[in-house]
Amino acid sequence: MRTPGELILVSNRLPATVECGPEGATLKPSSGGLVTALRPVLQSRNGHWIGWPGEDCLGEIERLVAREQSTAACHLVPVSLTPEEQKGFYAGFSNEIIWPLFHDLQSRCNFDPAYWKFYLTVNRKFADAVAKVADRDSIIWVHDYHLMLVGGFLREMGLKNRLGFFLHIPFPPLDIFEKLPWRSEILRALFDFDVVGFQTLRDQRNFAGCARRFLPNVELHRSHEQMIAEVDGRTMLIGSFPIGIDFKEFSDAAGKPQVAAHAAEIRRNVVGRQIVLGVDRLDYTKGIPERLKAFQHLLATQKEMHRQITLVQIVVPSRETIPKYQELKTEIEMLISQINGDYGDSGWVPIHYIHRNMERTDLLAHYRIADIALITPLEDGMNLVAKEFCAAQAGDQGVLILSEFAGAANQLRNGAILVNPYDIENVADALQMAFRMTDKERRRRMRKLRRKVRNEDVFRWCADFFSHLEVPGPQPAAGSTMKTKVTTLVPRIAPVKTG
Ligand code: ADQ
Repeated sequence: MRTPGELILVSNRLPATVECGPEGATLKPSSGGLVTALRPVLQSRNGHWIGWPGEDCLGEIERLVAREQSTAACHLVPVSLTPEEQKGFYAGFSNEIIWPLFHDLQSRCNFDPAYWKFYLTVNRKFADAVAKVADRDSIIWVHDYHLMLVGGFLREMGLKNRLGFFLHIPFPPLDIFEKLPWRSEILRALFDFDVVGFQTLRDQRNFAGCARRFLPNVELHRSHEQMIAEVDGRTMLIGSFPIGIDFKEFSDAAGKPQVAAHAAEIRRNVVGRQIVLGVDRLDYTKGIPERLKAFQHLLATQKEMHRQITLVQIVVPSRETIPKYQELKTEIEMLISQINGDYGDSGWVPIHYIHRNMERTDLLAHYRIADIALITPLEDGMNLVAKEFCAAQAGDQGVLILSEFAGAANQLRNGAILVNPYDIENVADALQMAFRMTDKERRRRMRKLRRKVRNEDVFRWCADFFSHLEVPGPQPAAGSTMKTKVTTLVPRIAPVKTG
């Protein structure tokens, strides 16, 4: 018997991935920001999670997912993708068009028109999967840039449920967004949701600016920091909801004896030096080569810091089938070997490079022993690593150097050292400042950071979003006389045949 108002989460990936090896298929919990953030939310609610479980080998998905059900926090609903769909929808439209464009890196886009058909087909497939499990009262929450058309398809099917959408990556400004050949279709489909959430106020404003430009009759009105529109007789809310982490869980886990033991072991290999830590998915948006060049500049200009500092750069393999990602890996590895060759000696390796998916205890131990976290994305929706690092600093000793272009910079600007990741001298100066910072100043800053990360955690993010999604419609601010209207001006998404 289903409870009314149950939650249906929809994301590109399920929180578990099928892995095919010589021994057969296994289901592994997935890593990544979205999964990390949503797992605790689902553990506290019943519901379905609809997503792609990754590679299907020998049609094992159904069996593996069924086996996982007994331990999963929710009912997992796998959506299978053909190899052509994986290429055209995931690698192609999502990660060769939307991902670089929305991160302001349009020169990396491949606007291949063939990708659009796959984006339509797969979004329709996801909408079909939602329609199959949804009942009249289900609340549907769609995540991220892969699935921006799902709301449009669900409305076409006649679903009247409350529909929410949250974008985990930045929403670009008008002069970038307008380059997208399918800009009107995507914008129009986003207006089929009841609540559209962004990481920052800047993203929200960019979205509103694009809507004003491409949906000419759109009338958006402010309601406190959010915006309200009336869409085909429905009221829609546009807001910013900065995602957080499960602070308590991270903080407690980082304090466990096995993490402490592992941290001590890592520390033994780097005695008497400050450890600078970088942790990123292998992605050109994370600014890893620029960061390495800043570290190189520091070593070239500050000889007295040689043997006093070590950069530990952890890189999680990601999107390995996309050529640009393979090139990036080669670029990173060449830079590291050049820097280690130029500056290292038999007793000191300037950069320790780890390229793998890490066990949690291992990752936490690195957060715990790091004296400085160097997190310098060129553009990032939020960046959970910055928050996880703060949560793991129970001794309040670590310094956070953070890119001003990470969404997290809005919340963490009062304790972090903010840098422009493109400015290698600025980043090298920040490293020097952090290296020389007194213990008192470190503690003062880290206490502020931890308070912010604790107060604005993943549960608050979820509760904020839900407070708007669960109610029948957002209310205008008290005393507001605003009247808003969005009219359909572009054709609705053409129906596509799904195989
Ligand atoms: P991501 O781009 O994946 O997320 P991020 O927010 O930094 O980026 O999250 C990475 C996650 O991977 C972290 O939770 C981290 O613990 C984990 N991780 C890092 N290194 C690892 C390793 N070696 N092994 C295992 N796990 C590792 C997207 C957006 C972000 C946004 C999030 C959430 O791009 O901007 O913050 O979604 O909304």
